[in-house]
Parts: sequence; structure tokens; C-alpha cells
Amino acid sequence: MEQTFFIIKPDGVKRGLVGEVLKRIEQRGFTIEKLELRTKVSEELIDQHYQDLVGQSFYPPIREFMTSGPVLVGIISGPKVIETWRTMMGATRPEEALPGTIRGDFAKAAGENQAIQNVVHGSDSEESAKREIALWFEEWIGSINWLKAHLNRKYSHIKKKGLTSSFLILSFSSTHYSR
Ligand code: IDP
Ligand code: MG
Repeated sequence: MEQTFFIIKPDGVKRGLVGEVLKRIEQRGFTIEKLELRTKVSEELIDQHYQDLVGQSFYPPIREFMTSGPVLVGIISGPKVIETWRTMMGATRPEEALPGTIRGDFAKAAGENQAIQNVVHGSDSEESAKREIALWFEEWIGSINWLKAHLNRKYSHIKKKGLTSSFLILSFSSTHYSR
């Protein structure tokens, strides 16, 4: 069955919108496969999660926003769930999100130098869903990614990223699979 990954972002948890969002998921007949409140999300994890945005000039406020408080993360499943959940979320920009969608009903536009506070996240393709589920829920993959991001940040002056990553993947996989 198709699965997607979702987040109720810090603004959604702070504003007490958890019940509202979960109600909509259940209302559409999707199955909640996993649900976890994460009280401390690291900057490294958010950098990995938003790997395509990290280089953008507007990214630092997004990192700050996403690590500003507890988030609820989960996996939901059902036919066409990836696209349906994106439709239920609504457009990224609050001014474009249609009433009736989660963002259209609750999102707030960004202030100067702030992230758009749009309550929810959802994977945008099958490939992202697989990657994000592994990143957030498969502990050993998460650990490798965390270490990679941490080392790349710490030792970014030594341009040996490829080498560090390969070494880590090799050493972790051999520990994981050898018996
Ligand atoms: P999505 O959440 O609809 O998939 P993305 O483009 O992947 O949208 O961006 C991830 C998140 O980063 C958005 O949901 C929003 O919170 C924030 N964001 C994206 N673009 C901007 C921007 O131009 N200014 C401020 N925040 C942004
Ligand atoms: Mg996105």
C-alpha cells in the first residue's frame, strides 16, 4: 500500500492543531501507520530533510522554525495517499492555499526574514516519501545521515566529503550486516 510521510510542524503543535489535522487524515480514510511526538529535533536532521533547500538564502529561518519546538511525525497509508495528502495540505504559500485545505484554513504568511508557518509537511513524490520515511524512522539510516551531516558541517573546510561518507557507509553497513 502506498505510504507517505507527514509532519505537524512546530506552529501546528503550538497552536493545538494536532487533533484537527489527525481528524482530517482519518476523515479521508487513510490509515495512521506510525505517529511520534519528537520534542527535540536536531538541526542536522532538518538539514537532511530539506536537503534541496539547504543552499537557499531563505533556508536559515526555515531551520530555525523547524527546530523551534515539538513536532508530530508520522506515516499514513492508502491509495494515492502521496498526492491526496499534498492536496489536503494546500499550496506552500498561504496566500495561494485554498480555503478548505489545511494550509488554506490555518497557515500564516512569513514575516520579514521568517519561514512560512504552514502547519504541515508532506512528501512530494514516491521517491521523497521513501527517503523521508527512512530518514525519520529507520534508526541506523538516520544515524548515518546525522553523522554525515554533522561531519560535513564540522569539517567543511577539509574538502573530503565523498571520502568521509563512503568510509562511514562502509563501516556502518559492515557492522550492521555482519553476524
Ligand atoms: P512544501 O512544504 O509545500 O513542500 P517547499 O518548497 O518544499 O514547500 O518548502 C519547504 C518549507 O519551507 C515550506 O513549507 C515553508 O515552510 C518553507 N519555505 C519555502 N519557501 C519559503 C520562502 O520563500 N520563504 C520562507 N519560507 C519558505
Ligand atoms: Mg517540499
